[in-house]
Amino acid sequence: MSVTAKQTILIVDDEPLNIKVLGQALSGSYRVKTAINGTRALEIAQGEETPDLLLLDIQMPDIDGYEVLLALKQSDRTKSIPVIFITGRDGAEDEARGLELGAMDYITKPFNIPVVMARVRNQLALKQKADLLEKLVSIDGLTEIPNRRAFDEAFIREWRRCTRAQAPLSMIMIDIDCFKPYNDNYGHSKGDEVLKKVAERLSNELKRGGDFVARYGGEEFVVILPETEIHSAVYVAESLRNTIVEAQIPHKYNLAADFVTISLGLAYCIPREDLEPITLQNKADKMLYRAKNEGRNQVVA
Ligand code: GH3
Ligand code: MG
Ligand code: MG
Ligand code: MG
Repeated sequence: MSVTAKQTILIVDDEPLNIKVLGQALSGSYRVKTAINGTRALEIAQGEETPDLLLLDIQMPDIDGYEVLLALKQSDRTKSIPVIFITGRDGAEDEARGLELGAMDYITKPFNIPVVMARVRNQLALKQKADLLEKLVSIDGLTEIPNRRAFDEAFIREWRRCTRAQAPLSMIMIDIDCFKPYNDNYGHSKGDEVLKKVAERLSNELKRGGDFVARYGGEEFVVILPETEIHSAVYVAESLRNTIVEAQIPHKYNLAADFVTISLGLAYCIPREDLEPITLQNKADKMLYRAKNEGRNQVVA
């Protein structure tokens, strides 16, 4: 969500009057979506655009609010959406159950609009901080692309998905050529500039939705290409090598050219239950090592 975009609140209640009153109060500050039953609420929450918060009734004719919350907690995409119950059930056991299931707050009817507004605002502020933290731990500070931690997660996720789908998975390990002499001669801050530019060019070159690039560490990058067999992966790797050549960043101390270049090691497999994900990574490393030995500025598969 961008800083300027309004946050989206999904109001779920089987009583149209409640939806109307809450909707009017909230629509000044937020984008409001509404659902008249639990089934519809889940459809919207699991749809394209994840809401930032749910105001959720409990007693509804089809599936009740507790079940809606349980279903949201089942999926990675929806489990961290904050839910505030807003309900006629004013028993302490009901409230305890709601909070134990993971609701962030619990409001009883008849509700008071300023109180609802304040509680919504508080939860959205918390959510924004949590999102920022999540971003900070998974983005590399210098290059602003995903970091090693994000890569480890993405790799396991794609490995499992490709195992289930019996689909090919390719990985490219990338290392900047003769980067130590670059730093030694042009200075560390010039080196940082190169890292940023290389990261930007690699990301821009990977246009397909599922492709993933991360800074693996130091001057090494890693790319995951799900559902990509070897020939297409070689093609992608060559285009990555090319985009760095095209940048023509002067580097007099590179053994492979007089500008900055990268070496790439490519590995491919169809993941299976009895294979360890690390084997793919080891193979890509080995191919990278060969690319270095065979003269750098090249792809080895
Ligand atoms: P090769 O072609 O064999 O890869 O040679 P190389 O000099 O690139 O290899 P080596 O691994 O010896 O050097 C990597 C260098 O990358 C060492 C370090 O100075 C530099 N480096 C690692 N992280 C950073 C960083 O965040 N910023 C800068 N400026 N340099 C970094
Ligand atoms: Mg109701
Ligand atoms: Mg290296
Ligand atoms: Mg290097």
